Amino acid sequence: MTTTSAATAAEQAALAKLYRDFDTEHLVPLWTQLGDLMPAQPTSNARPHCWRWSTLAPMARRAGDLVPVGRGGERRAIALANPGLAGAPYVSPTMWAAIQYLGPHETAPEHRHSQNAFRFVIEGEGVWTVVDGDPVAMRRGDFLLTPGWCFHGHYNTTGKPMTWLDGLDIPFVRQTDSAFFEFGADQLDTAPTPHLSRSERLWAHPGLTPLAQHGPRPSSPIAAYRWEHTDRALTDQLELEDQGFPGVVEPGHAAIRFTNPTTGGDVLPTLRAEFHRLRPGVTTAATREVGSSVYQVFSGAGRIMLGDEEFRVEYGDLFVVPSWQPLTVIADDNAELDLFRFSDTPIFEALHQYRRETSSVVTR
Ligand code: 1HN
Repeated sequence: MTTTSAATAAEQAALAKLYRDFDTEHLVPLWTQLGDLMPAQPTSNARPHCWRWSTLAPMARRAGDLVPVGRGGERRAIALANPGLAGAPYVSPTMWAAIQYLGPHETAPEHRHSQNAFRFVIEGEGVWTVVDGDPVAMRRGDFLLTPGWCFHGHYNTTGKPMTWLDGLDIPFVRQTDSAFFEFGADQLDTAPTPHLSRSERLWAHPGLTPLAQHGPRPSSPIAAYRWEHTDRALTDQLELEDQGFPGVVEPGHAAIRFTNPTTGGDVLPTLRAEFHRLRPGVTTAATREVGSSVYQVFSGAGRIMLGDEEFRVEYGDLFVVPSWQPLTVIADDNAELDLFRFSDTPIFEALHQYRRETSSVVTR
């Protein structure tokens, strides 16, 4: 298969012609490609990267001053583009992450798409996202869902702008040629300002499923997971640890997963979301897993060791963990470190391709 020095000039010419003919006929021989096609372990083009809130927030504001939001563009969303992905607006090979900005009294028009979406609110309030006609208030710490093919638009009822994080499975849907999109009504009813959505009033009571609704659903029917619940769950885990009871994932590390009450599984078919709280000074075990994830610092500060790199992370900073890159998180000594996390893990679990390794050995 390889050309040796013993090959005659005629053989070499014949081989060169064979490769040219392969090319002409749109054929590729495996023997020249095996290493690329079948690495011994995942080798992502995506790179570890950290985006600073101190950079993102002012740029979102500048976009708000200069760029209108309306039909056509649909959203004033600024995507985090992984530096290893050739300029595509993808934070990882499967996921989109963006900072979205809605100015005073602005409206983002209604549409729907097959891509699944969520929002996580790092600061502010005063925007309602309307999901299939149900207005859902967005406030700091809330985690909100827009499952695929639900109509949705946003409106800001206040005189203040609001900025939040959007996560979607856009690259996955794009790469698999399964995307559908449709515009909705041109006008949203921007009058309602309910404290809780109809979805929460029906579904967001712990362990209580309305009898009128039954059977598993592919996405969670809970439109908003409120910060007060997330915060209390994490506080309780750490208090129980203090009292000698189980509950934390590792010493000093409380964590919850946002789940679909109709299945107990992930909130969306393609996306997992979690919230982690580290006590001051805690170092997590180094972990690597199949699939990519993105973290946003909600409060506190610390250091992360990610692949071969180390980053200092503070309020609002976002970082991406490419597939199979080991991650260690180290909380600063003076405060708890709160981290929102999302990942594409449900895709790999569903396809039985998921693997995860943890080691307590910290290399630096
Ligand atoms: C979208 O609909 C939203 O609804 C955010 O806020 C980001 C990126 C691409 C396509 C649609 C939203 C989006 C998006």
